[in-house]
Amino acid sequence: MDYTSIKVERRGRVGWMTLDRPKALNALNTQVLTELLHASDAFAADTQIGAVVLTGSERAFAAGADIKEMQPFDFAQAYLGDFASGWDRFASARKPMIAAVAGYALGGGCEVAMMCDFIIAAESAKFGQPEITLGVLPGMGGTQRMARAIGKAKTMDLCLTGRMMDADEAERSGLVARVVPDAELLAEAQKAAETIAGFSLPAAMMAKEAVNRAFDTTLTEGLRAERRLFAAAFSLEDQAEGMAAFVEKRKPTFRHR
Ligand code: CO8
Repeated sequence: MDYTSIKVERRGRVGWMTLDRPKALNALNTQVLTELLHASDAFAADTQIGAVVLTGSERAFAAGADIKEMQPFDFAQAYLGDFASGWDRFASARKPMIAAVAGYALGGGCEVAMMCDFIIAAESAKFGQPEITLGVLPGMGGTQRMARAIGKAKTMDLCLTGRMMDADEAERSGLVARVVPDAELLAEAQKAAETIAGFSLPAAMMAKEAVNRAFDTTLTEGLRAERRLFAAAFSLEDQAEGMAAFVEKRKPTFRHR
């Protein structure tokens, strides 16, 4: 595919997707979604890739869904178009995915960052769900993922006032995993992704699956799921290698990387 709205690269075992619509502050339109799905599918199928990073520019991760594309919609187009299901597919990627966020992550931009497994934020990052200012509400999972990530109080605050949250507040509230100086954002994301990609891929994918269960089931069911996955990990050669390496005081060489 010839990408026009994102850049796609492989840096070692890490797949990079960089949103690239600078004139529109990386607003997410249908073309961006199509390209992200294509790149994400390619990384999923690529056995050399162990983790993925999604990023934007220094000024904007993404300033939302493309308002100019949505403006003419009527109810039938919005409902029948079912754009959200494409984003659901993007969010269901099985390999670990990190969002590296600098600048604006607003509306759909914040929602896409939250689809990733964790967010590393630059000090300049600004998060928000300003859809209320446009006479609508979040439509790509923002009300649900944010409420689960940081609770009702701040989610209501952001969704109802439309205000932005800076990187410090986002870290304090648990929306982002780490905050780093802007100049270090991409290197930090690459380092974190390389670390993950150096482990057993099935073990990392099972850990991701288990953590995600916490968001859609009861504690009892989640614990059951974790135990089943934990037991299943003992069928991996990588478990034998990882534990043998620890006992023999050497570095493990995981086969399924
Ligand atoms: N969509 C389209 N174009 C955008 C968007 C956007 N979300 N954000 C910025 N742009 C464009 C501007 O129109 C402008 O273009 P032009 O130069 O042609 O006028 C260019 O980017 C630069 O923007 P500004 O001049 O506004 O830059 P500022 O630095 O003055 O302001 C802001 C930056 C504060 C980020 C401002 O651009 C802004 O408020 N943007 C909109 C933020 C917003 O409301 N986002 C939510 C959008 S709605 C949404 O995301 C719903 C998600 C659910 C979709 C469900 C479908 C599945």
